[in-house]
Amino acid sequence: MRIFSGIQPTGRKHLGNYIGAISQYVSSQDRGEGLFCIVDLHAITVPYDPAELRERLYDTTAILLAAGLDPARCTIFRQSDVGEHTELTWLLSSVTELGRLQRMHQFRDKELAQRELVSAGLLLYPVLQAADVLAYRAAEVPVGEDQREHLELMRDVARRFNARYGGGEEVLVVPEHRIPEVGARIMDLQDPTRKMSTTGSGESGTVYVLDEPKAIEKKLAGAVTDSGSEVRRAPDKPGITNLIEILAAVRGSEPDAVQDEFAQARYGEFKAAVAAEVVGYLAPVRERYEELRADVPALESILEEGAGHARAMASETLADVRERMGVGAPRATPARGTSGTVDTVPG
Ligand code: AQP
Repeated sequence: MRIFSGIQPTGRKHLGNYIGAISQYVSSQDRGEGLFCIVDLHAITVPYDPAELRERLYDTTAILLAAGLDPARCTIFRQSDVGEHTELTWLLSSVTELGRLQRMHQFRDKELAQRELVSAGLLLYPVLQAADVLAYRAAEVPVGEDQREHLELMRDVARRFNARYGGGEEVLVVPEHRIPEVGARIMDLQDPTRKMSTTGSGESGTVYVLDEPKAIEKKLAGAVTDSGSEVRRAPDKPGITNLIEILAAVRGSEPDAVQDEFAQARYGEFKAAVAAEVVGYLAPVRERYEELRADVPALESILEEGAGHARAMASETLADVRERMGVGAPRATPARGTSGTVDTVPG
């Protein structure tokens, strides 16, 4: 089974990214053929610093490797190295409903937050995402809860393409999302009604994968809790509910088990326990990261090799899509027949 996911090259990946997505990438290596793409073309849809982009891309690559992605068991590559993604975006934009793009939550949130230009790229972001996945005919996409809407859109795009151009065949695979049962939406420590986010959260509300233990302890000690004193999940206790979920995800256990274990604990004790486990969870990643990040030529060579592998797969899909859409020369090579008419040679 082919498994694909993309991640933005914001060097400072947070605990939500780690639990919701990266840890799933790592475990998926045992279940199928994983392709993991660092999406620099998505990153340019909001204001950014060009000089920083490449550095942050190396940061993210090193985090993925430090987390346990193994280039011998999966493909790790940079989106912009595989030109097929952008061409497929354009082709798929013709089977994507404009109104749907305008109603996407992420577009509306980012549009509102934009002080300068709201780019057309921001609107087309989910189409590029659809192209990323559909180019590999991936069956499964591990993501956090916030990507559910984008996954639904890409499924519709694939279905519409197949209905319009497939002639009864599933030319593009309609992918399934894989959203973890625990930790699909880690919340901001300072405002647990909002998701922990790279752009929307402040420093004290966000635990970063590369945070030092002291910083993690401080952030968790300062996490907003709720009225009452019971360690229990409830709609009116979003702060404690979030911490229970974090601890369960980090341990690979169930929120109910965490709740039972800490039923008699005070908030302070519970927060200290969560901090200790998060520190232990992230420490090995931070330690491996330092060494990996220092060797840029090695990172480049992993990305280059990954891109070569990815390109071979994506170019096959793109050739099929072009053929079905009647774009470009026919797939079979045109040749002159003896009668002087143009025949086609089976390709
Ligand atoms: N809070 C979260 N809890 C669980 N999973 C999350 N993800 C993001 N936030 C949470 C998942 O992380 C993967 C990679 O995300 P991304 O870095 O490519 O960008 P994003 O989804 O837009 O989330 P960010 O990092 O917080 O950035 P902004 O601020 O731009 O929204 C995805 O699978 C995502 O679901």
